[in-house]
Order: sequence, then C-alpha cells, then structure tokens
Amino acid sequence: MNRYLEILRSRMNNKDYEKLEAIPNPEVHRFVAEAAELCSPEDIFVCCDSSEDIAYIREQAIRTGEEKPLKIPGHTVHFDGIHDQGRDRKATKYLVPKGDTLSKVLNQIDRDTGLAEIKSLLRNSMKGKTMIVRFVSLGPLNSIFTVLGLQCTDSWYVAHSESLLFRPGYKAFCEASPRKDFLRVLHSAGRLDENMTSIDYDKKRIYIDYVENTIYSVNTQYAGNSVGFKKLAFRLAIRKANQEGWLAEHMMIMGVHGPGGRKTYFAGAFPSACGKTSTAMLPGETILGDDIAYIRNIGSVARAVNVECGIFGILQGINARDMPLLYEVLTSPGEVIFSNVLVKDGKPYWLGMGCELPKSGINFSGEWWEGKTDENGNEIPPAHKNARYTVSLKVLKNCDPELDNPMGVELSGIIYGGRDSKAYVPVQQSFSWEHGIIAYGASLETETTFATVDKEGVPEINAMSIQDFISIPLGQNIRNLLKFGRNLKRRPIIFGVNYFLRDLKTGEYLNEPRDKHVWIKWMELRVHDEAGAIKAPTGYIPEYEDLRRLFREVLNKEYKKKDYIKQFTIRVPENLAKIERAEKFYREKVSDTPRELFDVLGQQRKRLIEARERFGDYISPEKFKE
Ligand code: SPV
Ligand code: MN
Repeated sequence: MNRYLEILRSRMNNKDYEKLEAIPNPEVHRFVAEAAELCSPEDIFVCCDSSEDIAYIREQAIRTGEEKPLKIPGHTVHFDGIHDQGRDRKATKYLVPKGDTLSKVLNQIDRDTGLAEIKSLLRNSMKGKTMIVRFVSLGPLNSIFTVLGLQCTDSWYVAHSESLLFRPGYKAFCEASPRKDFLRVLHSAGRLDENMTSIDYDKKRIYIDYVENTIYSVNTQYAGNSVGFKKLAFRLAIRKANQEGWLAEHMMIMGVHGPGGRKTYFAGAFPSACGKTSTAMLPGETILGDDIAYIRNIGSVARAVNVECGIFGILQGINARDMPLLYEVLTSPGEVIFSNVLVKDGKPYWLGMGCELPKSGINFSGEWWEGKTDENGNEIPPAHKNARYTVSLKVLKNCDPELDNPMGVELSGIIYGGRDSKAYVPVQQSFSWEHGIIAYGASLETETTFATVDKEGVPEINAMSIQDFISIPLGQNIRNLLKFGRNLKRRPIIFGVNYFLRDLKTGEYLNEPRDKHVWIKWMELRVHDEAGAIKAPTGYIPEYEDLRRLFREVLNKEYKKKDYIKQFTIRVPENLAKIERAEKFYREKVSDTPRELFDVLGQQRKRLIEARERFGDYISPEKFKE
C-alpha cells in the first residue's frame, strides 16, 4: 500500500476507500490524500458514477441547501453570491515558475508565491464538510480525444453540475495505465452564509498550475470558476494541444442539414454574447456542442468532439418564440439546475423569457423586490443577466446523434463570428485557410456592450474568441492553426459571420437574428460547391439570387435586393480601419506574431484600395460581378 493510500484509509470509510483503491494510478491517491490533508474535510465521498452515487450527489445538493427544489419535478435552483456572478478574470491567475515567461497580457503570479497563498486559503477550508471526489472524461470515452479529469470539491452543486456537463470517468481511471496523466482540480467554496453562498469573496482565487496540470479554486461557487473542467481545464488543454499538435478551441459544433438529407458539420467560435449557442440551436439543425471543442487531424481530415456533454447556458432571451426546443426543456419535468434566476412560488424567471416578471421573489441578492438597490445604490434586476441553466445535451430533441462518437465528426466548415457594427459583411468565405485564420479568426473583434456605458461600441480584438483562456503566446497559437490546416488533405472551409452589422447613418441593425439561419445554409451549399459567390476584397460573398431563394425556403421571407445591397456593400474606410486595429494590436501587444499575419492583412488592404480606386468608398456587391 502506498503512503497516500495509508493516509486515505485513516480518513475514509471502507466503501469509499475501496473505490479509490481500485484505481491503479498512485498519482490519484496522492492528489486526493494531499487535498484531504490540506482542506481537512470531515469525510470523503468518492463518486464511482453508479446511479446510486449520482442520485446521492443530487440529493445532497438539496439536503445541504446548495440547491432548492422548484415546482417542476427535476428542477432545482442554485444561487451564487452577489459578488460571484461570472468568470472572474482578475482573480484567475497562472502560476509561473521561475525562469518561465508568459505573455504580459496574461494575469500571472510567481508559482511559489501563488501556491503558498492559495494553499493557505484552502487550509482547513472543508472542516465539517464532505470532500467529493469525481472523475470525468473530457471528450467521448475510449477515444483518442479523451482527456481524463479528477476534481475534489466541497460543493454538492458543483459535483451535481458535473453529472450533467461531463461524461463519467471513474471506469476509465480504473482501466487506465498506472501512469496515465490527467487534469486535476481542487475546489472549495470556503465559508458559507445562511443562504449557502461563499462569504469570503474578497479572498476568491483561481490559480492555474500548468506545471502539475492542477487548478486551485477557492471562495467561489460560480460554475465558470468552480467546475474546473470548463474554462479552467480548457486553459490547460490549450497548452497540451499545443505541445501535441491538435487544437482545443472555444467552439460550438453543429450538424447543418442540406439537400437530399445530407448533414455537414461546422464548428464556430464566437466571443460571449455574439450568437454562439443560438447558432448551434437553430431549428431543424442538430447541436453537438455549445462551448468547447477538441479538434484533431485523423486520416488527414479535421475531426472534432465536444469536450462536454451538457450545456451551462445563458438564460437571458430564451423564450418560446425564439428558442422553442430549449424553452420546452426548461419548462418540462427533467433534470435542470437553474442559477441566479428570480424565484417566485417555486417558479424560475429570467430576463427576456417572454412574460412579465413578478415584482418580488428570491434572487441572487436574497429577498428581492422591485426597486431594491445594491450597496452602491444601483437597482438590482429581478434575475442576473448571467443567470444560467445546466442541462444534459441528451435531453434536447435536436441533440446530434454523433455526440459520443469516439472518432468525432468531420468538420467541413469553421466559422468565426464577432460583433462588428461597421465593417464585415454578414457572411463571407475566406480565400484560403490562411486568409480565414488571419482575416477572420485572428482579427476577430467584439465590441464593448452595456457593461461599459461610456465606451459602448468600442471594438476589441478577441483572437479566435479564446483571448481569456490562451495560456501560450498568441503568435504561437496562430502558427499552430496555420500549420494544422496545412497538414490536412481536406481542409474545412473558413467562413466569417457578423450578426451585428448596422446602418452607418441610422445605427439600425441590418439583419434580424433569424437571418443567421440563411447564412448557415449558404455556407453548407458552398462547402458542396452548390452556390455561387462573388469575389470581394474581404472574401467570397453570396450572390443575391442564392440568398433570395434561401430566405424563401428557410424563413419564408421575401429578401429584397435593396437589403442585400445594404448588407453586402463593401465599406472600404471601415474595413481599412479594421485592418489597422488588428495590425496595431499584433504589433504592440504580441511579440511573436508570425510575419504571415501582416502579409495577409497587407494583401487585404491592397485589394480594398484597388477596389476603392475603381468604385469609390462604398461598393455595391454587384460591382464585383462586372
Ligand atoms: C462563457 O462565458 O463563454 C461560458 C460560460 O461558456 S463560463 O463557464 O463561465 O465560461
Ligand atoms: Mn464559453
């Protein structure tokens, strides 16, 4: 028996001990034993993924009050503290060993200092509580994509969320080689108040130790900070992928249904609140993933899997009209965890749900009434904007049947979508893999929204939509992507979309949210060479007749030529300014930018200037046909 098993034996009941002993990997024993010694839980529960264990976790989440049952069977609600309502960029840091350097834009702390700090915050943090040990598989089981994960947490809510979000990994740990590497997470919600929310939010810390593939998280409950296999493990996966020659991306995956019953898979990267989930959920198509994808070169084609098997999604704006399938799931019996909604008479309410909200109830601030203000005098909304739902993907009627295929699905298209009110047309196809990666992916911009009132509409680069998670030099990430594509025989076609283009004079949006379905169908046809395109300076853009037909077929809508011309006019000054912003960002902020980025953007500038000489500043798409 190794030393760590000895420690565990003295701290655990027989039944749970045996579950750990059955795993041959001594690193597992070490991690759990050290976590127990540090955090001093009263007892340790090991989840072996049996239906009893899974049910027990859910019951405990309710028994301890971390979740409260709602009226509809299977529904529960969880609240995070008022200061714990999102991913915390400031409190999330990389632990950097001496001699190593990370890009300056990344939040970081010296590894020894950081470890000492976080361990002191974790010390005895589980006194009187149970430490729950969970094993998961990131990506489908028994697959080249599989990455194993182990989390120790004192939150039944976190453990319960993991039942819905990840594939069970206990068996895989038992069967894996004793030296199999895995990702580790140690989380404690810290001291809790009477509402079961973390008290010491000022001591919230989320530290990422890439040396030992370990994430530490303390004094927080919000899933993006505490369910370590989401964005936290994603940061580690980006590094791992980078070393091993595959890709870990902030991408949804969807099956687009084309003529003759064929299905074509697309992956898409969009920054938060730019339409990622709503694209993946388009009616009539199938969703394979909504957040994180692993992509590998298998047999010289790009194949992708969803790292997760559930959704931790934003509730705001989900209503029966715009997202009927999801709305149905959220209002029918079945397992759903709501978080940070308004609860009145056992019913959850969220912003934009399509009905009037009650004037009082319980929300993330506790007892809530209309007009209630926070400590700074700001009015507290009924539900938080970032209120979420957690469900398993399998409960959705539109869940793609290939979700658990160990080989993943072949990607035929990759989409980069930003929030760009001025420059890019609603949909366009890149001239090449390199052009797509650089002009759409690396140049991806989103605009500041309501959160920064005085600066609304200011564009910010969010390269590939992974800027918050990138743990390797940004230039190296671009180089990897370029190389990945070059090694493929059949490359996915790269498209750029922009759902947020506005009229330059009136500021009105030029498209309705539903229009994105037409763009998706057009991309599907382009992949199969069944739609035409016009060569514009920024990419291949659709022809009017194709879109007109698709608008009729998909949305039963008459698409007017004048709308087409407005939407697809090439705006030369705005596009030149966009290139300038991207160049400035890479020149000033990224020291290892590949030369090729400046070349590709330079060529785009040249095409725009030549077009301006012939046709002027604002060029109707029809001009490029002549
Ligand atoms: C996102 O904000 O991109 C999410 C939710 O997917 S979180 O888990 O908080 O990152
Ligand atoms: Mn995300």
